[in-house]
This record gives sequence, structure tokens and C-alpha cells, in this order.
Amino acid sequence: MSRTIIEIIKEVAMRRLLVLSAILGSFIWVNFAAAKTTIRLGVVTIPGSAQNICADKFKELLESKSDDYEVKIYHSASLGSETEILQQIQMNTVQMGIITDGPFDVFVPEVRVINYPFLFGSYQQVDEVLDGPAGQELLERLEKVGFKGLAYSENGFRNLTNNKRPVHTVEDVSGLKIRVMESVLHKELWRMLGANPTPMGWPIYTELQQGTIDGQENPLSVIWTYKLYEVQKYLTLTGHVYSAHIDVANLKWFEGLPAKDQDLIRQCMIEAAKYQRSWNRNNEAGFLSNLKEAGMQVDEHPDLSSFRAKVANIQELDIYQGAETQQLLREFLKAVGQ
Ligand code: EAX
Repeated sequence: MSRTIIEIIKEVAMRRLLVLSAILGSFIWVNFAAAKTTIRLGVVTIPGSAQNICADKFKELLESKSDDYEVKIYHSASLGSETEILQQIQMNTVQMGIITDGPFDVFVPEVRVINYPFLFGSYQQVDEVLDGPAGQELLERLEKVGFKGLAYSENGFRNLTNNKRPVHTVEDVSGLKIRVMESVLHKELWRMLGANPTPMGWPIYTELQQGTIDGQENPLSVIWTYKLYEVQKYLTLTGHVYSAHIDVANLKWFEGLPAKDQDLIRQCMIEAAKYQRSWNRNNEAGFLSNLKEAGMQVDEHPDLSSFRAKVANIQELDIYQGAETQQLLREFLKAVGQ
């Protein structure tokens, strides 16, 4: 049966309408997408790492609670080292970061109080101090150099690995070429312990593999995630320093956001950090047994008193002499009962 002119006209009109609505739809979508603020967030580490667990959780929380933000995570050293990410946050080319405390001390000397050797006796104490007034005061100190400190997530207690010899007492550290973070404190600390410390950004697998350095120190999650057991034979549970991540934003950018969004972003980061701290703690025993299974020779009970004795006077070094650093160190020591 032949169609009437009217039917043909109707059909053409309908097709046009469909095409038009598709175009219109994509416009609406584009406009909708453009209305979102993209937050560029940097971590130096690879997916599955401690920093990434926090970053992914933050993205999930914020994007589920708000239609106004999209979090774009830059990971796996795509933005450079943690020091370089911090510089990019200062310039606001990156708005946020989950960054290990170590490299912060070049920007804000007070940050080295968190990494004061053998400061914290337990995770419970860590939470009390960092979430209490001393930790919050430290976050505020970051504002001097343009960072908004939002929360602390966790790298963990750091342990020594090396490929030269088993380390049981501090004497065994003597002369080892140890990679340390790009941090003033960490370099001084390992010099005091008798090593030959070499500051480098992360990652360092190739340097370990090629023997440019003999060892390094990091929490168990990092040693496992980065497969350092392939290039390091000996692990000593020194726990010499507790290492946090400081979760920050560019201060000016953050303060330019509506107050309710500032609250939301801060709350999402606090929640992500809490989640991530539990992740680290719940998995630590598993990381240790994985490392043993992978063939690492582990000293679980090193002579820590020999390590403590070597760094007993660290407070007297220049790096702790600034008035503001001294005052905060006193607060931290008091908070842990030292
Ligand atoms: O989190 O540089 C370091 O040793 C850090 O711990 C590293 O970013 C892994």
C-alpha cells in the first residue's frame, strides 16, 4: 500500500526531531559536564598503593555526594616525584594530593615532628595525636606555604630492607647506601644511624635492581606492592619512624569554594583517610607473611635499643632548632607521654 504524502512528511519530521533531540541531548550533556569542577589530585604511587586507596575512596565519596565535582586522579609518578606534586599543588595546576609526610619538611620544617624517630608506640597513639590538637595544629602550619591540610592518611611504620647483609643491630647499618625520601630529617636520621643516605624521589626499583643503592626503608605495604622482595633480600622490622600521608589542597583554591563544598570535601577526605588507615592496619600481617613467602629473610626482633641510642640526641640537631618546630615537637612528645 502506498503511503500518503502526509505520512511521508510526518516520518521525515519525526526523523529530524530524533536527530535534533540527539544533538540537543549531547548539548545538555556537554553543558552538564562542563558545569562540574574537575579536581586534579596527585599521588606518586601505583594503583593498589596506600596513597591510591585513599585517593580512590575520596573520589568515590565526593562524586557520590555531589554532582558538582569530578576527581581526576594522576598516579604512578605521572606528575613527577612527591616534591614535584607539592610544587604543582602550590601553583594550583594540581588542586589536591595525598603525599607522604617526608618530603613536606623541605616546605614546612615542623612536619618533621611526625617522623621523629620512635615517637609513636602504637596506632592508637598515632590516631590520638594526629586527630587531636597537636596533629590539627600541624595541619594549620601548612597554610604558611599555601597548602590546606585536610586529613592524615597513612603510609605506616617504616622498616629497613637491604641487599647486602642481615641487619640486627645498628652496627650492621654502618656504611650501607640507603635511599631516603627527599626530606631533611630522613637524611640526618640515617646519617646518625651510620648509613650513607641518598635522597631520591619515588619509585626506586631500578636503582635497587642495579645496585646504585643497597637498601631503602618503607612500610610493609610498599615493600609488597612494589615487589621490592625481588631486589632486596633482607627485611628488618625497625619501625624507626611512623609515616603519615598528609592530604592537602591548594589553600587559595580551597578557600575560593563555597563554604558547604569546603566542608563536604574535608569530610570526604577525613572519611577516606579513616578507611585507608584501617585498610593498612588490617592488611599489615598479610603483607609480612607474603614477603616471607616471597623469600625475604626477615628479622622481626632487631636490637632496637641500639638504634634508639644512636638517635637519642636528634632533638639537638639544627633541624629541630627552629622555634616553631621546637614548640610543636614539645607538644607531640607530651602527647605521647615522652
Ligand atoms: O609511599 O618515597 C617514599 O619512600 C614513600 O614512602 C613512597 O611514596 C611510597
